Amino acid sequence: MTAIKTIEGVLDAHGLKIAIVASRFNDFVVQHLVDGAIDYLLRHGASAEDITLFKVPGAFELPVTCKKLASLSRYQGIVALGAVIRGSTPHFDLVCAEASKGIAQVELQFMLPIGFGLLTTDNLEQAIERSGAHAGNKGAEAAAAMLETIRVLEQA
Ligand code: INI
Repeated sequence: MTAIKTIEGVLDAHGLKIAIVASRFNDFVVQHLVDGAIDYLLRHGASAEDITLFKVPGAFELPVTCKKLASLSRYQGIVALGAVIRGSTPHFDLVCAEASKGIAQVELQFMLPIGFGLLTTDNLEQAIERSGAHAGNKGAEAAAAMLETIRVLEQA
């Protein structure tokens, strides 16, 4: 079998400056995502002083904040965290669509890895499940994906 050159990201956060952008809306859920992301980064070698947490009102404000932070060239990656729960908002689809589209646009425009940790669930129970209960912690998963992508892009 011919060996294929394969590039993979080593999950080592040493020396990286990371911004976490988290919404205050549904804070009782989002705080668990923030805790999960920070815990993941620290356990993978990041220094606490290299992690900065930015809090914004809601998911709709995540893209503009990510864009500003990306434009500074100060951070090697961003973790975007929030929770949009269908039951609690009539404009669920609008907020979800604009937040996810906006974050993706920033990531591509600046070629800056952004961990996408925006929960979009039908109800509170599902949000709780994804923020540290049965279904893992999507904040930690978003931090892991951002870290892996940073390390892959470094080698591209
Ligand atoms: N923002 C959220 O992060 N989650 C929600 O579930 C939500 N709901 O239910 O409406 C929500 N709305 C606020 C929105 O993100 C903006 O902050 C607001 O519209 C002001 O721009």
